[in-house]
Amino acid sequence: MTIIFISDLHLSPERPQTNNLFFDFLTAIPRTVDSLYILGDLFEFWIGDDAAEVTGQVEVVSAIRRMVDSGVTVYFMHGNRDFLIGDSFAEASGCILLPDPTQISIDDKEVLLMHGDSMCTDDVAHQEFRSLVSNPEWQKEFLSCSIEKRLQLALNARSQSNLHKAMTSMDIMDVNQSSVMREINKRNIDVLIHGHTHRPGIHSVDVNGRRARRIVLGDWYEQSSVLRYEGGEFRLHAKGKIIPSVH
Ligand code: LP5
Ligand code: MN
Repeated sequence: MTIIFISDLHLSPERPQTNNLFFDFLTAIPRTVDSLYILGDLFEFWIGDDAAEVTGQVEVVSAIRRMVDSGVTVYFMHGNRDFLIGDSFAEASGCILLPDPTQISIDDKEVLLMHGDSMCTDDVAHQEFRSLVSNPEWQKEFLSCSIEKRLQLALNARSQSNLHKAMTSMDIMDVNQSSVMREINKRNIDVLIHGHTHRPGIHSVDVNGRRARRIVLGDWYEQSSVLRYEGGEFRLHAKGKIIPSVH
């Protein structure tokens, strides 16, 4: 079984080199690969499936469609930038939308997939943003605005987010260890895979004497990070190197 995991590509027509990297990556994936999991933040931001043309993202949708048509199952989980990806996107691209978190079994391992930001519980401002935008009423109201208005609100949110990040320590913005333990323990997980923090690594987590692993995917625009499961092993790549386990 061969499975590929990626996240945090932040695709945008303003970074064509990352988009091209993604297109080349998809083309190079051998058709023997069973599935590709995209664990959130595929896009720099997403303001609704009806706005893909205006935001210049139609090419990405078609590239995923070609992948699916060639026989690779593509799964997509929302990130904090593209939580508004909906059923029309899924239908057009052919990918299967997954809730965050999603538990899967790979060979003999129980694996939990998440975007990651829900475990950043020390970042109170982010959790507030999360609970606001995950409210279906808020989403309905936002999506009923004109595309121009949505674009303006999104760009504003991006600037506010950058300001917030400049004033907040990396420790606060990382995952909270107790939140990680809770997720692993709740479901007897062997491997937790997530992105969001852009800090690629393989961490060992001891939960009540049981050893689990937390694999963090890196971003794409600086690290081209990919996790591959093949021959019973996980192999994490970032910046062209294999990331070793950290104990
Ligand atoms: O995304 P990134 O890497 O910069 O930082 C994240 C957290 N920030 C976010 C915000 C997103 O970047 C915004 C994406 C826009 C999506 C477009 C559609 C929706 C438009 C929404 C319009 C309201 O997730 C950041 C974390 C960081 O990760 C590390 O974990 O720290 O969290 C924050 O920045 C918290 C801020 O408080 C976010 C403020 C956003 C503006 C909210 C406006 C609310 C308006 C309310 C009106 C009633
Ligand atoms: Mn994210």
